[in-house]
Order: sequence, then C-alpha cells, then structure tokens
Amino acid sequence: MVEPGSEVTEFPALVVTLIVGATILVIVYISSLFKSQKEDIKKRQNADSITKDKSHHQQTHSAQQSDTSSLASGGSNANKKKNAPKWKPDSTKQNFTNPWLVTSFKGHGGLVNDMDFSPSGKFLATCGEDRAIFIWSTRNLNNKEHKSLRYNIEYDHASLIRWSPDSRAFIINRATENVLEVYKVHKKSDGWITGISKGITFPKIHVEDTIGVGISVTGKYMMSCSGGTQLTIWDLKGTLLATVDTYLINTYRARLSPCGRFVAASGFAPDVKVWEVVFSKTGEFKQVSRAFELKGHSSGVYDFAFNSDTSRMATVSKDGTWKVFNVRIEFEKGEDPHLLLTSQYKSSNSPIVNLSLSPNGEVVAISSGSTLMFFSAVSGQCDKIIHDVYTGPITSILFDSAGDYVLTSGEKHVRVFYNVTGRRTAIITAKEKLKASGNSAATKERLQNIINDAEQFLIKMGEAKRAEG
Ligand SMILES: *[C@@H]1O[C@H](CO)[C@@H](O)[C@H](O)[C@H]1NC(C)=O
Ligand SMILES: CC(=O)N[C@H]1CO[C@H](CO)[C@@H](O)[C@@H]1O
Repeated sequence: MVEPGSEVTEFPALVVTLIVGATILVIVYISSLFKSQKEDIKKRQNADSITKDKSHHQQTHSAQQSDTSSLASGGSNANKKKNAPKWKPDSTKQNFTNPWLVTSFKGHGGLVNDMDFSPSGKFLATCGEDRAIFIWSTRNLNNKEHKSLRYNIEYDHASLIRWSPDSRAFIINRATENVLEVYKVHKKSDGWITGISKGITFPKIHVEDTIGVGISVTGKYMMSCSGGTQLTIWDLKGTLLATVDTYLINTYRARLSPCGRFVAASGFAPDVKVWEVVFSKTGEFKQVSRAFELKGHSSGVYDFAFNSDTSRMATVSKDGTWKVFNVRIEFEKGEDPHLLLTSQYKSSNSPIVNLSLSPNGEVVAISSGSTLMFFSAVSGQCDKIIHDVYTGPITSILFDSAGDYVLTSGEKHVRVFYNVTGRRTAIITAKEKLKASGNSAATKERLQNIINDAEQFLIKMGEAKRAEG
C-alpha cells in the first residue's frame, strides 16, 4: 500500500491504510466467491468449449488461490478447459513480428514484471500484475506452444522473482505487502513440476518498495533492497543478517553477482557500489564490506549487470551512455575496476531502462521504454534496434545461460529473440584468435567451425551482409 517514494511516518495513517486495505480485501474476496460460483455454472454449461485465449480466465479464481491442488498444470491442455473470457484480446498487441523473434510465451493476463531461469536451465519463472506466477518449460523453445504451470498469489502480485540455486524453490517480492516470500516447487519423476506450495514469509523491513532481490549461488544468503537506500542481507530462514545503507539517495537496481560473493546497487548517484558478503571459514556470516565502485558516469545509473563468471560488469546511465568494466580485480589490494569501453544508446525518453549482459560478456542488451537495443560489448557498436516490442515498456531483459537467446518481459507476453549479435561477436572473437600464432590444428579447426556455423546462421537470418561486422 505504500506508494513509491512516500514514507509511512505517522502511525494513524498506517492504521487507516491497514483498515482500508483489509476492507478492500474482504470485498474482493467476497465478490470473487460470487464470480467463481458464476464461472462454475457457466463452465458446466459449455464444458466442451475450447478457447484460444488463455490469459484472463483465472483472474476470478482468487477463492482457490492458496490451494495448491487447484494449480493449473500442463498449461496448454488444462487451460483449454476453461470458459471464454468476456473481453477480446487486444489484437494490436499480439501482432508483433520481427525476424529475430523466436517465439512468445503467452499466458499472463497483464504486465509481466520479472522473470528468471532456473539454475538447471529447465524452467523459466515469470510473475505478473495479473497475480500469476508461471513456470514454463524451456524445452523446445522454438515451438509455438509452451508447457506451463500457473500459480496465483493470494490478494497480491509478485514484482520480482528469483530461483534458489537448487531449482527447488523460488522467492518473490509480494508487491503490495512488500515482503519476501519463499515458494517450494514439487517435481514429478519426469522432471516436470506438479505443484507449488507457499513457504515462509519474511518479516517486513523495507518502507519503500523493494526493487531488487537475489539468492546467493552458495545458498548462504539472500539479498533484498528498497528503492530508498536500505539493502539487507538475510539467511535463508528469514533472519536478518545485516543492513547496509547504499548512499545512492534513491536505489534503482540491486543485484547479486553470479559467483555469490558480491551484492551491488545503482541509483540516483552516478557510482555503482559493490559490497562483499563475507562468511567465516566455518560458514558463519561475518560482515558486508565495501569492495569496489564503478565510476565514470555523470548521472544516475538505471541498471547494471554481471556476466556469468563475474569478470565483467555493464552499466547504463541517464547520461546517455553505457559502459563495460573488467571487474576481475584484486580490490583487496586497492585495484580499481578497469573501464573497457563507453558507448552511447538512444533513449526513448522513458525512465524504464533495463540492461542485460550476455553470459560471455560479449553482448549488451538495453531496453528503453518499448525499444530493445543490441550492442557489441567488444566494439561498442549498436547492432540492432527493435522498436515497439510491446505497446508499453519492456520490464526486464534476460539472456539464457548459453547466450543463444534474449528474452524480454512486458505486456502479457515474454518474447524470445535470437542472439544474432552474439553470432556476429563470436565471428569477430574467433577471427581474432585465429590470427594469433601457436594455435594447434585442432584449435584452428574449432575456431573455423565457430565462424562457419555463425556465418551459416547469419545467412539463414538474412543478416549475412553485416556478418563482417
Ligand atoms: C526494469 O526497469 C524498471 C524501471 O527502472 C524497473 O521498474 C523494473 O523493475 C526493472 N526490471 C527489473 C526486472 O529489475
Ligand atoms: C554473447 C553470446 O552469448 N553470444 C552467443 C550467441 O549465440 C551463439 C550461438 O549459440 C554463441 O556462439 C555466442 O557465444
């Protein structure tokens, strides 16, 4: 109930908010009971009707939401049994096409806020303002239909979602209540998910909206951060381990490094701050200490990202530029991150800017409003701009772990694009390596194969002209 930026300072105001909130919840609950009764009747009337649209039918099912047995499993099939929604799908939004587009994941009935691949790579989890969480199978990504399972968050929606390192649970930020919550994922022997059940809810700590969450790959801690300046470290049971002031005035983004050693934040102030979360040899939490900072932007940093081995970081700023840093440094000895390149991007005058760095650190994807931009992090060049991916803004960007695809979330759909830019940078990088002396015959052959494969791919995509890049 707390608006971004506002502060709950007065106790009576809080009480009023809670009472109003509770009343609304009761009304919503009661009306949803009626709606689901009506739906049941209708469902019996047209039990056999199959609808094409799968997005909105469950919005009225709030009465059953906490019950895991009511989970729609197996997406496409289960969903077809439901009756038709009253509204018509907005055709302008569904008609986006682009040669780089591989497929779209369709199921959410509203804005998709965030997404995360399970560390196993088998699942994609998405959360949206329609209160739904979807778990998608990432097998056969090229197919039109995607196996999915839907779960609804009771009386709220998730604004952020992250998998646990063992792919057996995920955490969300409950947007309205502004608390972290753990959900467990139950799997069948064939590996597909049979259900989701709610685990613990963390104590509420942030006053401002939570803008970042993460679980360490080591499984030792979790991070959450508010849009104010409060960054917190938790153990997995929800015990607060430490609170850090980001000193960013407003914090826009907070992320955990893929190696699990660092937490980092960016915001209104131009420097990205990176802290080390230190544990003792026996595994007890010790402290959060300042590690290093990424400097050089002249304005706030909207977003930043790590590559998969935490050797590179990329940043995107209000000053109209993005940067890549080498962060494989001995910061303990006073070494600073090395700026590798600075380049410009075209802002679409939207404050909604997200960035993702490919696992190998060679491609930077930046969204500004509904525009998606691909850059080579090797040369700094802009390789591709895709406009109007959604009618509204892109809300997050994500590379898959192999770097083959770039995913965007936004209005209702998750879009999957080919990482064409990555093929181009792969050719450049391989050619550079070929030039070096002392390559064995086997290495030469491997590099030549990379070049051939990538060139074939570019020809198929009609992108061959620019292959020399
Ligand atoms: C993308 O950027 C917008 C605007 O800063 C932010 O609200 C949103 O949470 C970002 N997405 C993610 C997944 O962090
Ligand atoms: C940057 C990046 O990850 N590029 C990858 C894009 O996809 C091709 C083909 O799978 C890879 O070879 C690139 O490394």
